Amino acid sequence: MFEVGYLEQVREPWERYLFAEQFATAPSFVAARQDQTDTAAGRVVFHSLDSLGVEAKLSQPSSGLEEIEPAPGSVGFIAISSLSDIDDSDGDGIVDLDERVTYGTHPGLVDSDLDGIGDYEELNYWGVDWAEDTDGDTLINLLDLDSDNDGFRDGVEILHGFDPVDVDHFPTSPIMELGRMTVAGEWQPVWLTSKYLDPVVVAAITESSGQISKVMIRNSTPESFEVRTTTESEEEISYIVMERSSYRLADGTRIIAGFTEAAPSDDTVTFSFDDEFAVPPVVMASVVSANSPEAVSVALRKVEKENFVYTLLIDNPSDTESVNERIGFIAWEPSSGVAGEFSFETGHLNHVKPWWQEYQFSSPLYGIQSFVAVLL
Ligand SMILES: [Ca+2]
Ligand SMILES: [Ca+2]
Ligand SMILES: [Ca+2]
Ligand SMILES: [Ca+2]
Repeated sequence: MFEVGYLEQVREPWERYLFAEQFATAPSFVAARQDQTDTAAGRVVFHSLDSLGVEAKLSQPSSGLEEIEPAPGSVGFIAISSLSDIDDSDGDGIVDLDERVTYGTHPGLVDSDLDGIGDYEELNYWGVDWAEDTDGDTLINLLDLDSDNDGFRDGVEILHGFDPVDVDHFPTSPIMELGRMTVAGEWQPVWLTSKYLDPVVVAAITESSGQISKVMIRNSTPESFEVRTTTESEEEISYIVMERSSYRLADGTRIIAGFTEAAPSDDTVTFSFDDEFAVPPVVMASVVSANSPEAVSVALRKVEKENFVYTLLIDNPSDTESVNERIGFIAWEPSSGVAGEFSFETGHLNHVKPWWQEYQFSSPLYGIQSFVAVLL
């Protein structure tokens, strides 16, 4: 495979340029400035070539020459790699040549269409139908992350027992579980009881000891996550785990479970929903990565039909402020009722003051297992 093109506006500091498409391995790469003047300054040098891209910069003027500010350069390049009929660059069991020539999958990606099942497993699953285009969107099933275009990724449908090529067969209530537990300052594992491809975890303190404490989550995997609070005091938390997806209940209520990413040093961040909600949803968001040693939490600034705005708060601002964190969120239109095996209510508690007040649920929920709230 090959790419021929230009690196535009190459300047003095090193900058990384990405190939249009990832190669299976680092390609052979030849490049030359296409607008070279006759000064030594302004030659382009390269390093850190890999399958994704290369770093380039203008060379320093050599000593003895008059210092001239080199003009940004336009660099032509040819990047090319041979496809091996022996090597399997991504180790998925299909050799590079077959991936490109026979199947059209990516020789450097185990799951080319990012639907949650690897190319090799998909070929086994589809059998002779791998090249079918069930929903007629020009993407064959092997390369279509939602082969029936019902809004659910093939991997989610197959894992949870739905037919990925039946547009009328999909989850009609969120794939989720929930719980309440007591946690303190030590990390505690929570094992999930259902299977997940990409679970979104949100958690909040629901029975406060009175201490100012926050919930931290890390090591979130399809099987488990770890949780603790930022103080030694025992706090009761509620958590909800939901398969990353967009859902619509029988009464039309929409729910989205997803991820976003940000660093505490970022200003406010806006996350836009793929499709607008009918009314502003209730949003619950939790940092699920703990990449910074400091406690990082989400503060929602504004929730609207098309997006929500948030910032990350860090306990002790330091040089770890710029470390990116992964944020899980659940956005759920205000509603109440039954979803699958769960009864629920989502809504707003208005005018919450610094003293205890009682709020009533609109209908009794028998055996409340989980209550997650956030200040808006
Ligand atoms: Ca392969
Ligand atoms: Ca796939
Ligand atoms: Ca298709
Ligand atoms: Ca689907």
